[in-house]
Amino acid sequence: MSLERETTVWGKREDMIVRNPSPFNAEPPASLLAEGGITGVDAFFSRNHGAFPDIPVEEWRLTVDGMATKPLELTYEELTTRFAAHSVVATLACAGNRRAELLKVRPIPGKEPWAHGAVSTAEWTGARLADVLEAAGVHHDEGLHVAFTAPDVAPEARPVQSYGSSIPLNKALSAEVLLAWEMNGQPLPRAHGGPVRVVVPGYIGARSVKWVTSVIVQPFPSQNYFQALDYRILPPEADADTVAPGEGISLSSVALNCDILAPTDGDRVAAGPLTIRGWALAGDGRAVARVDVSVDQGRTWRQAKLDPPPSRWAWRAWSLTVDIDAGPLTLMARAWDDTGAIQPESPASLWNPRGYGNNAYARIDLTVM
Ligand SMILES: Nc1nc2c(c(=O)[nH]1)N[C@H]1C(S)=C(S)[C@@H](COP(=O)(O)O)O[C@H]1N2
Ligand SMILES: [Mo]
Repeated sequence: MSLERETTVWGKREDMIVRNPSPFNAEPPASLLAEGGITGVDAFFSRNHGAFPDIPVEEWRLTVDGMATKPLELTYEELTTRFAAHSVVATLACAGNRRAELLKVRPIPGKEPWAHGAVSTAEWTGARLADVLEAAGVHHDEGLHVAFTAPDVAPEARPVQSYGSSIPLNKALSAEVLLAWEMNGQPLPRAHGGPVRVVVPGYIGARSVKWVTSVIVQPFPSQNYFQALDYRILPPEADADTVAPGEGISLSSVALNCDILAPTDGDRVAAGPLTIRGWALAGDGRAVARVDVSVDQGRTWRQAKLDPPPSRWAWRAWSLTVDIDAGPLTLMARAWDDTGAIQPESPASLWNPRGYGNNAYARIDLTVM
């Protein structure tokens, strides 16, 4: 089967960059995201650790149990009619987005070399996880976790197992966390976790479990490979193949980040006025306060124009028009959040054995004709 056929099979545009046809992993070229706002389903990145389960809506069930006084088993019909539907515009950012820049520091074997596109924004509609937990008799209790399981089997996991993860109960009870059955007003496509997925705005994409079939309230984080061993920032000297479960920093809330989407790496542009566009996103519950752009290797910076964010859980588009002369040109961008924090300058200090969490200043090299 050709790559082109694979990409169109899942309703994706043919110009998606396919990082792996099986399991399917694809990102849009940066230019497709440059308008900001909501990403079309056909351009939304797709990140998968196994083959897509095929669960007919009538057969899908969700169990909610563990530390719940009224455990539930819900059909799709029950989930979508018993609980009020809420919509949240939220950006999903894969922890591996911008890994390509870390690879230039030191190789990271066996991991997708995501460039600029493992991040996209959609309007998600579904039940609040908080409402479902309340119906199951789950009470707020500091220190508890909510684990999610799904049926897709990940061959890369050690041992081989189906996908899962968890979030703290505190976060699970926040109004923005959904059990979503719609994406951009359409039934949730199979490639994005249909019939139902978890959406955890503000957290790395890995916690938004697709094809979710169980929700378990427990006193410890999920022991699934993708929570206990993967999606962790290991110290640079660690050996990713032999670390013990729980080592390193578990990723949850995303870090302040930004990127340049247009123009993009290696583009040839005309001398004169050039409009630069990109996105910026702050960590869980924080806001982007400023984005600066430099065209002189970081010696001087100008403030970009910030569009209003589509929601407090979504990226902010920014733009700046500069005048440029012929020759090689490096564009840099950096975001500040409302606590006054700024991104780290260089990916060299961020390198980690699995290549997660690159939030260094954005940097693009171009040729001006
Ligand atoms: N069941 C399941 N859920 C999953 C994954 C997966 O492989 N299996 N990948 C996770 C990762 S790493 C990311 S970044 C997001 C990507 O969501 P998307 O494919 O809808 O863009 O889904 C998450 N949820
Ligand atoms: Mo991810």
